[in-house]
Amino acid sequence: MKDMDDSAITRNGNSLILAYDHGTEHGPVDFEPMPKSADPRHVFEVSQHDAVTALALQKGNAEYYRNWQENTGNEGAPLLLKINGNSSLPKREDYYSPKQCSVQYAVEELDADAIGYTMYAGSIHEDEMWKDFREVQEEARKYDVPVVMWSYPRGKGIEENPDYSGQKDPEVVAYGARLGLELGADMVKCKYPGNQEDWERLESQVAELKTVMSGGSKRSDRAFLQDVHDTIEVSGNGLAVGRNIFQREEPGELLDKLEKVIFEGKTVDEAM
Ligand code: FBP
Repeated sequence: MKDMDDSAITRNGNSLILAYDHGTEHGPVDFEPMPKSADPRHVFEVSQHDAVTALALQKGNAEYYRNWQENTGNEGAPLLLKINGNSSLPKREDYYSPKQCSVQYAVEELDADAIGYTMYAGSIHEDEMWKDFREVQEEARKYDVPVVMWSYPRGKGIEENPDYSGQKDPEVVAYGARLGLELGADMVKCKYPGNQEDWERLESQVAELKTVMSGGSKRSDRAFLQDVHDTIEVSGNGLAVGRNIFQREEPGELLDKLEKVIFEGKTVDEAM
């Protein structure tokens, strides 16, 4: 595990990753509530907020981002190259997320500061994903870039296992976090299991591995901040968020509040 406190994608040991891979994962439906968010340049602009410690992009948008930076002279946030992804278009037998980019291309051609990889443990394709991740993790070590695992256990294996109640089962979420530690990630991104106690359970499984909460669909500022705060209070290290930011008319307002909670140790009331 790398020492992430010195990393380009953390600040005071914590992270706010602005995720913008939704055009791959979900398609245009995620941009419909805020049509300007379909234009990557809008989100590139948003990523310049001080609170954002990394911008997560698929390869095509990462190339666009680097051109945008060069053409506008804007600095933007450090680049987290999301190395695998899949669309919601086909009806699949089970979850699998193929690599769309090599670590070599991400680092040598795009100067990525970090690598992101989605792991669907529990899918019938789990073995294949573990092999893919092994290559990604070992290549990332050669280039000395950190790896963030989007750890989303889901699929038939979990649905059909009577020991678990589904992908939101706190035990499943904690297991997913633990896999980040076992398989060599430097930060793990997990779905919020619904309450602070279950996030604490997750933290008990990962030693010093950095954890970030996954944003989810758009909610009120207060409800969202409360979950983020509750994870930070029990050793969480921040957030990876997409829709709750780019589906807002004024994303900077929520980013101001998140900055207070994630990096300045403020309560939700203070941040509001
Ligand atoms: P959100 O904050 O919008 O949930 O984004 C986080 C994220 O992990 C994205 O990186 C990804 O596109 C999406 O959620 C995947 O969500 P799911 O697979 O649960 O539909």
